[in-house]
Parts: sequence; structure tokens; C-alpha cells
Amino acid sequence: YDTPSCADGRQTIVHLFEWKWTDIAQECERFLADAGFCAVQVSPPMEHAVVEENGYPWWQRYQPVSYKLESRSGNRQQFIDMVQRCNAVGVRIIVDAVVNHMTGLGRSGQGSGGSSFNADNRDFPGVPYSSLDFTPRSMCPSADGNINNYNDVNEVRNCYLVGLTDLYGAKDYVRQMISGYYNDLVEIGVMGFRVDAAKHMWPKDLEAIQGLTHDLNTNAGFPSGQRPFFFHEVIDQGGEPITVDQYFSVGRTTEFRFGKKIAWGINDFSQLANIYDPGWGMAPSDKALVFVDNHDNQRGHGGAGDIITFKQPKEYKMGVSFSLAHDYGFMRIMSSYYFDDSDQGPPGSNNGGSTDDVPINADGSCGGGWVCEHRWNPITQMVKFRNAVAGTQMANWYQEGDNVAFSRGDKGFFAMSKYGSFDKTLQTGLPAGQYCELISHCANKVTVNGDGTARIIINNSEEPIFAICAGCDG
Ligand code: LM2
Ligand code: CA
Repeated sequence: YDTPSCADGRQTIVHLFEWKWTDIAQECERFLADAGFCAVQVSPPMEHAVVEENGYPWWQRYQPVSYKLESRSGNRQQFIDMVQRCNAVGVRIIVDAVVNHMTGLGRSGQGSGGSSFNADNRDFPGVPYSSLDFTPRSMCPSADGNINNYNDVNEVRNCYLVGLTDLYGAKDYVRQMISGYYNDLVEIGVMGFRVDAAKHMWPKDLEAIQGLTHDLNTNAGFPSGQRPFFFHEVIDQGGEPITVDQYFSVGRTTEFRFGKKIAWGINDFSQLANIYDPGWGMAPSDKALVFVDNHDNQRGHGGAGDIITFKQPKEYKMGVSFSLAHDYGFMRIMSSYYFDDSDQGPPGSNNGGSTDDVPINADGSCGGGWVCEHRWNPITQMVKFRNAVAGTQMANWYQEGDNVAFSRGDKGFFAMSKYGSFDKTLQTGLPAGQYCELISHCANKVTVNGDGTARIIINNSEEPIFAICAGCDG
């Protein structure tokens, strides 16, 4: 479950948060395939609540009504078309699976796909689920039925997360419905799953659901016998009884400490050493799914605090570039829309709850309120670097004041200078020769001497990043 089935050894996924399926299909074809991305994490594709009173917020998509593929991002036919078109160009799809719960108490009516539901009665005929399929109240130790005390494992996993009706994952029927949803998606050709709120589910229930889930579809281009890729959203920052290692038997886990350490390190480069801190309980590299920010913590929701985002473009470019150069974890890039309000849905959503297309400007950036960090020059270029150096380890670490550099085996060399002016000869670990500097698209050429040293020059205050790699032509 730990190994993503990427085409051609690709190393990075991108979360196209709240994008429509029609736009994702185009983005695979027009950009992601050539840029060397492994996969897209898509917003939850199942039928969800329609929350008019908060202006159709992004988080309505974390309130399932049924497992029909009818959401704000598009319908079933559009979803299938997206998966097929992305697979055809070697870009895979990862589904954000919301399976800990259904909608919040107090909600009823019709979901985004037209199914009726009534959360207070635990009635979801679109699945169907009834009151028998939700965690018995007697199993939740808290006074009000909600999760308040994160030091009590039973409370975190058996009570209601912010009032969301909690599914009883120990029940065979519930496991069958969830694995049925997974199998429908696997059949369509998806590569894997981000399991939302996995911290609030029992690992043994996750294991049972996985056991019922089929191998990836060979007709979609996956090798036979290949298991889906799973990573679990477990917000573990230390200090609580639920820890990431409890989930290692079911796949990777989100490593929230990574983003914090990147934010601290960009502030103070001396903290960029030892980004992976096992003493703090961080997941080992082959169990970690890493990211600088995600859709929650970029707007003050789960795991927020000490995080850099697109709102600080220069720091963000440095943080993501350093992360992509690093050898720790499997990396996810965030791709956002601009927002002022933490509830705010995607562009267009205030206009009746639908979503606007993503227009692409002549210079390759996105318009219409979409940020598209994955198209920011240093980020795009460093995705290529990460592919080129895959499998090598970091060496030749150098850090002095606001400058940092290191090599990746004999395949690549990375450097970064906070204020954009650097000129020093360093050991690159690379074979002698002429190299194209990637961030400048080969406008800068670099000579590595016979002893592996090279004069490293950075002279760019907005994108103060330098990268060369074997076989990279810009
Ligand atoms: C996650 N991780 O464990 C997601 O990454 C996170 O984005 C989800 O919360 C959460 N699990 C549940 O899937 C988001 C959002 C919450 C929002 C929920 C449900 O961060 O604010 O809660 O989705 O839509 C909203 C309201 C909250 C209300 C709740 C239930 O903000 O005030 O609680 O709905 O109606 C009474
Ligand atoms: Ca639960």
C-alpha cells in the first residue's frame, strides 16, 4: 500500500483542490504529463451536502450523502473521462476518501446528486445507511457525543468529529459499502486513496476495508497484482496517544511535522538540517507523505500554525523547492485558489455553488482566482529535479547563514540563498561536465570541474534557487 504506481518513476503528486473533472483532464494533457507529475489528488468525488448558508464552502465536500460520483467537481461520466484521459498520458488519479463519517447532525434534504438524506435520523438511502450503521452512542465516552478530549483514543475514534455522523467501521456492512465505493473507483482506473480523518478510524477497520478492495485495474495500465496506494490523514504533532506508526501496516501517513519544520527552516536556515527528526516520532521516509501546506492548514483548519503558503510567494517557492530537492518522503504539492475567508469555496461557488473553469494565461499562469502553485517556475522545475535524482541520498551538506546547498548522490545539486546573492565554489558530487541550471531554464550554464567542485552563483531575489542535475536540459 506504500508504493504509488507512478508511470516512468515519477515522484510527485499535486492536489488540484476543488478543480472540476473537466479541468483536471485538460491539465493532465496540457501540463502535468510533460512536467513529470505522477498523479493528481482530487477533491472528494462522492455526493455531498450542499451548504447554502455558508456560501457553499469548500468543506461541504467533507460531508458525504452517498457514494454516487456526483459532486461539485462534476458527474460520473466526467469523472470517468478524466481518469481515462489522465491515465492515457501517464498521470494517475488519487481520490480523497471521506469514509469516517457522513454529514453533520442537523442536516437533511438533498445532496449534490439528488439523493435525499436526514442526518438526525441517520438515514442515507443513497448508500443506503441507516441508524444501525453508525457508531453506537454507548461506545463514545464523551458527555455530548462529540470529540473533545484528544487524549482518549476511544473518544477520538468513536465520537462525532465536529458533529459529523460517525460510521461504525467495525460492522461488516459498513466495510462492504466503503470497499464497494473503493472498488468502483479502482474499476474506473484510479491509483489510490487519501483517507480523510483516518485518525478518527480504527486501524483494524481500515485494514478490513483494504482487504475487501481489489487490485488496481490492469486495463487502466497498472501491472497485475498491484495494490492501490493508500495514505492516511493522521494529524500527529506529538503529545497525543494516536501516532502515525499505528497506521504503518495500512500504508503511508501524512507527516504534518514536515511542513512545520520547513516553515521554521525557511525562517532560519540553520534549522534546515535534520528535517526528518525521528526523535519527534516522525514517520520514516518510506512511510511519510509530505507537503509544505495542505487545504486545511493553509486556511487555519486542521494542523494549522507555523505554515507557509502561497500568500508568501518567495518563502513558499523556497520551501517547496527545498522539499522537492530533499530525499525525505513522498511529496505532494498544493494547488490552491485565492481566498480571504476560511470558509470560502472555489472561484464561482458564491454564484449558486458551482465552480468556474481554470483559465490559463499566455504566460502559463492561471487566472480566474486560481493560484496554481504547481505552475510556479521553481516548483515546476524542481519536480523535474526530483524525478532525475530519485533513489539517491543527500550528501555534501553546506549551510552558512542564509545559504544552503547539498547534492543528491552523483545525480543532482541544489542550492538556495535567502536574499538572492551567492557566489562560492562548492563540492557538487557530480561528474565533470557542463550542466544546465534548471530554475533559469538553462540561461545559466554551470561547469563542474574534474574534482566535482563548481562555482555556484545565485543572483535572483525573487527565485533565489539553483539546481542542476545529470541529464536535465532545462
Ligand atoms: C479532515 N481531517 O480529519 C479534513 O481534512 C478536514 O478538512 C475536514 O473538516 C474533516 N476531516 C472532516 O472531514 C472539514 C472542515 C470542518 C467542517 C468539516 C465538515 O475543516 O470545518 O466542519 O469539513 O464539512 C463543518 C463546520 C463545523 C460543523 C461541521 C458539521 O465548519 O462548524 O460542526 O461542518 O456540520 C458543527
Ligand atoms: Ca470514527
